[in-house]
Amino acid sequence: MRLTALAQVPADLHPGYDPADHGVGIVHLGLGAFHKAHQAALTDLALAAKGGDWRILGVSLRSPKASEELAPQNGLYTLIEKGADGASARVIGSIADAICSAGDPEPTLQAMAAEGTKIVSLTVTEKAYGLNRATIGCDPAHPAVAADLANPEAPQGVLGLLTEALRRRYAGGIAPFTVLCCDNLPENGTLLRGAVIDFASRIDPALATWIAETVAFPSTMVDRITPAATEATLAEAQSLTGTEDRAAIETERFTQWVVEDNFPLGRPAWETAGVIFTDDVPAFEAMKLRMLNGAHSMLAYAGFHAGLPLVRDVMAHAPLAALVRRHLAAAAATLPPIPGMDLKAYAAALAARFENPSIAHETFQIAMDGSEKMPQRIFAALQDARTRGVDIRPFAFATAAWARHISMATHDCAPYELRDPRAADLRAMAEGKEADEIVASLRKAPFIPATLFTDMDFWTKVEGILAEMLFEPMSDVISREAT
Ligand code: CS2
Repeated sequence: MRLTALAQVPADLHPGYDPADHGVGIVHLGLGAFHKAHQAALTDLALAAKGGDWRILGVSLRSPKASEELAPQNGLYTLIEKGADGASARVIGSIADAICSAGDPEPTLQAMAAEGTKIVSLTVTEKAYGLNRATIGCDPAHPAVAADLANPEAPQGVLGLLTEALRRRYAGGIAPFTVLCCDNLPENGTLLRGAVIDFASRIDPALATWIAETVAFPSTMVDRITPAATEATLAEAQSLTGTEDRAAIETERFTQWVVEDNFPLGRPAWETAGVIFTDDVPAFEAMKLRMLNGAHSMLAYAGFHAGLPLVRDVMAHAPLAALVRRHLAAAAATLPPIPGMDLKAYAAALAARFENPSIAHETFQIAMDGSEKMPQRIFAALQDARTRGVDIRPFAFATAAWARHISMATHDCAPYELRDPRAADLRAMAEGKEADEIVASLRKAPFIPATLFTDMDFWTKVEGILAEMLFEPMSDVISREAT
């Protein structure tokens, strides 16, 4: 029997409230596993603790798959939380409905413009925004940005949807929603604010001024390791709840959300779910991006080419696990102290999370979109490593492993796909090339911070490691690096 009503699952797995008692206050763009494991799960706890009209309309932007799974279940889904001690499940009731905006953005725009919508949150991945990080503006050459600038009233992309929905509220005299970016970007609220204002100024300068003066874009740090759901996930949900669920997902037990408390129209009582509110989100964001995500990217490239399909396999491979710990320590040393945070303990906790034997997190999944991830995960850390006198070798190793991945070399692995929005450019730079040629192109690539261009000591190290990775099995290079 498919999960369409809570009556079908045992009462102790229900949300601690009646979903029907709560209206929609949030429109979420990017209805993926991560949203279901993180913001929707924490909103579910906040609804149980303090109530309010804070249920979520989930919007998928491109593929209707997520909405087609959730809508027939009235937004209900099973969240499986897994630790070394086993798995537990509960049904999440915070998603009220699910739609897809591709092809017809009107229902999404109407929901975003509705007076009852107080927050528009986003998990759309780094590449979907169309940001120009150097100018803190938008990138008019990004395909979705270009299309939406040409046709702003029927937008498909993130900046277009936000701007058109805000324009309708502005025209209708309705106070703006708060925009809550939950993607792994540094100072994500500031970046998105700059991009929306820049985008709007190209359509209507008065609207851009209104956005600049009235719209809140709190920054956030989000964390929960969430692999893509598989058939095994659905089978496990069925065995834990006794009910078929096409929208079930699995995640780790750990979760963290650090948020700047700037919600002019109010917010769910997320503090009751353990959310940390602080004015210093960027410090937490840098910690998580450089330590968790930086180590993730390094281990994904090195692990994938060493024949290690899962993060937990990497942690069971002693030499690469040693390099993960080395990377965590080097990344920690690039950070200023954060009051109340012990970075050594944080690093040890991250290693334990990576070891989680119940989570099958693919190195190939994490290897996706490197050109969007490396700047904040590796290059930002490297720049502070320089000023703080920290050994830069771990960052050179991570960069070489990424360069090896974009080279498409198959001397130590089967042919694979390069999944990156800049795949064509990256392949042109690296495929079939020698280490010195790859480094010469990467050094001046537009997505690498210009300040790195002249750091010849760094690039020489990258070239030396890459030359080995292009001809030797990755596992040999890792073993030598770890000794
Ligand atoms: C990962 C993240 O796929 C990736 O790039 O590094 O999705 C990571 O699992 C999350 O940020 C954890 O919070």
